[in-house]
Amino acid sequence: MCDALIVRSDECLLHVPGAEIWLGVRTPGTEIPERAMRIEQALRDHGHRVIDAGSHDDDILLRVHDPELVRHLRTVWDRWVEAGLTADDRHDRVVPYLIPSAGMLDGLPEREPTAVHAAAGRWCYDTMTLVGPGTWTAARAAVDVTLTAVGAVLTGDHLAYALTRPPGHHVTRSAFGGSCYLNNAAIAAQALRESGHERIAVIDIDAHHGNGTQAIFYERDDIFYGSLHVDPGAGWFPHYAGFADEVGRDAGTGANLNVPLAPGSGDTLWLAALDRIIEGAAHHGATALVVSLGVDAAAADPESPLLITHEGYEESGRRLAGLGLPTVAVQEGGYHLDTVGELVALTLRGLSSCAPSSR
Ligand code: SP5
Ligand code: ZN
Repeated sequence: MCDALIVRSDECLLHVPGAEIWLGVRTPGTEIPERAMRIEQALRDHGHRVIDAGSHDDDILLRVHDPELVRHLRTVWDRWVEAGLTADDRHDRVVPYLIPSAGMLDGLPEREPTAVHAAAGRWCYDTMTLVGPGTWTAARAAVDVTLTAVGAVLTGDHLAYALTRPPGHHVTRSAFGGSCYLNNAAIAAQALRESGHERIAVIDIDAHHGNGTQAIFYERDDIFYGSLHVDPGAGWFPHYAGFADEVGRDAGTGANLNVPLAPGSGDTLWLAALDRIIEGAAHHGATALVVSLGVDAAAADPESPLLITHEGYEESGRRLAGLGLPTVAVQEGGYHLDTVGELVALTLRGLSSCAPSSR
């Protein structure tokens, strides 16, 4: 039995979303620091080795994301404060009011707006992903957590888990949203790719489609993306992506696999969908695996209707381990505080049952 190395950072707790603007109403944030605290406690209870992240430069980050998106996230909170907006305490977070759609611009260049309250929507695509004083520090720390986990796997660990918060799989090359700011899973895949693995598989078991990761690798054949998720066509986030006919483009054709699932699917259909994706990853010839490990498909989770059990999660880990690949698991969603830790721990227990040939 192999075990998992857990990588974490105190700085990941500094992002406090404050709120989500949901259909015009200010509602409590769901992607809160306590999630990470609960997960870490469960993993310590399960006896895993836990280490702090080391620091890494921006090289990989800037090859995955538009440097202007990174600059925006690094500076927008300070600009918001300097503009005097926080003098009104109702403006305690950066939130878009104007998002430049393709239809609005109709071919005009996407200029950087002068006013920070307009710039708030230039790189963000929803009203649910607010920026506060600790957001950049936490999101950048999650990148360090991710790259530390990648480093461990490159130096002989079979399985490393990055306790990333905020999560990342909804972030495209140049737009953030879905409670995500920087795409940790894409950064893990790119880092593995640049360290000698010719072909990488990203398998995304979060309840939602990882539209950002898909978009980043959509035209590449060296990084396979496979996801099972609640059907966006049944009315679920991210609504515009995650359909089965999205198979990749140009050189990437065939290296993207979406298996949308009906609300209420449950373990049997979910695991059968996972088997299809595992088969796709094996067929692709990947030599390393990134798991976007969201546990928000769980029965008790308030953000999805997929009804997956604790046993389902452990079994998903076991089946993924069957690929026998060095694996970096990156935390994505999972919002039911009383079960999120145990769900992650059980998935890692399954993932730790590594194949005898793998090491
Ligand atoms: C990483 C991740 O799991 N992101 C999920 C983002 C999906 N958010 C969609 C929001 C749907 C409405 N939820 C209502 C919550 C009101 N506070
Ligand atoms: Zn999710």
